[in-house]
Amino acid sequence: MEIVESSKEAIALEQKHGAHNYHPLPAVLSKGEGVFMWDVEGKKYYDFLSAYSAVNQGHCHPRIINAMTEQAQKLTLTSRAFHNDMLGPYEKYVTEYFGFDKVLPMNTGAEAVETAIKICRKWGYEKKGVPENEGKIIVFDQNFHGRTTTIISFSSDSDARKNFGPYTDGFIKISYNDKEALEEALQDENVVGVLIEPIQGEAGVNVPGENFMKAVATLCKKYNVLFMADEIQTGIGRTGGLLAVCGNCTCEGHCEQQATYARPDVLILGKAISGGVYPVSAVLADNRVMSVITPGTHGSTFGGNPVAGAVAMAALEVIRDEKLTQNARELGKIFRKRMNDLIHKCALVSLVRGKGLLNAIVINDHPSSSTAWNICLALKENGLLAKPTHGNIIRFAPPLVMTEEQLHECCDIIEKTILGYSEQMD
Ligand code: IF1
Repeated sequence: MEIVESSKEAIALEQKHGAHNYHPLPAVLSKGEGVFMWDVEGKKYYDFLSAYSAVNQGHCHPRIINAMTEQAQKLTLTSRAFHNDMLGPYEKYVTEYFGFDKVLPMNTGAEAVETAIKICRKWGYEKKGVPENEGKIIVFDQNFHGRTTTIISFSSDSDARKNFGPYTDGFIKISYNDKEALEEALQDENVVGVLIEPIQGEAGVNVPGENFMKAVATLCKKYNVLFMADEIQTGIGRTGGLLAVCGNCTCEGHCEQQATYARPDVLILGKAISGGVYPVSAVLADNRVMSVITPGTHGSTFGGNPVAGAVAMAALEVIRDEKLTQNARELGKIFRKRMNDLIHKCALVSLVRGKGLLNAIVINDHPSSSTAWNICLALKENGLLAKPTHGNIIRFAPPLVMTEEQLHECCDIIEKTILGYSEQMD
């Protein structure tokens, strides 16, 4: 196996041998620990992306790594052709952790979204009585739910969608955060579900009105359609609640506080459910919905494997034991305050938005400009890694294990970098 001697060499190998499906920042990481990563040359960085909110528990968390290595030396994969001694305990743990009757374990986020779409359609035909193959699912402009052919069929992003047709039918796209548009679309009796991100991450951390998710839950109940919450990026403590659909609940874990909790009929999880250590995703629902899945109707070779179960239980324990949801809530307030202070000092940043430790700043330049990208390059030079989402928006999402002191240091780096960049633009 070739050991790279330099970042430059590593990038050249990717350029030559790998598909060019990304345009990464020119940072080649070789070590991660907590909120830090180190590149091949040994330069240390604060991670302000957390692998798109998969590494909420911090890089290489010892409890999660130990769970993985311990299980990996016992039994890694049986397939679901047989039982194993990890799946049942994991399924009990995760359904009780989030308050649902059943879980269907998968591996990647897109697989979980596809699984939710299949369950929703089957429920529509077999329980709601919608004519077969007529089921429709409401989705939203600027959505991101993954990159399979069905999912990109309803994407608003031309790069993600173009020339991958023919597309999957059966989706109605409406404007996000628009209760009237949703109720209007729900007049179609063939609607079987609503698929929504409680905060749109890729769209640039698009936070809806405070009561919007509650309205979605209420309207789905009123029109007997399934409310499917994609919490792959917003879940597991990221937005200052165990789930973003928990609203402003300040409890430590999961509760059924109806006041703020917009309980989904189908909960879709991924990324940080494993702490970024191993591909794990999950679809949770109650028996009235999950009962449409019977032997032979859905599956996956690795879905629910013993390593996945061991890793996910450890990762979820860490969220609870280290009170990372609360930490995200408190540090998020400090971060937005610091960014708003910066906005008052510098015209280059026009606004900050977000919830918990899922935030973004909007750079006061045209979306087609390279300013946001160049600022991220300058942040890299100053020891902080972040990446623009679209055009002029920079997403900031550090691991939830960050301390207040580290957060202030990162805000100092962001402020110094942006003020310095702004001066050189003048
Ligand atoms: C890429 C975006 C983020 C997700 C939500 C499902 C999935 C994702 C809300 C699919 C995955 C990742 C995918 C990755 C970059 C990243 C991303 F920029 F693409 F949109 F985070 F915002 N639902 N998001 O965010 O999960 O199949 O990837 O496990 O594809 O470039 P996955």
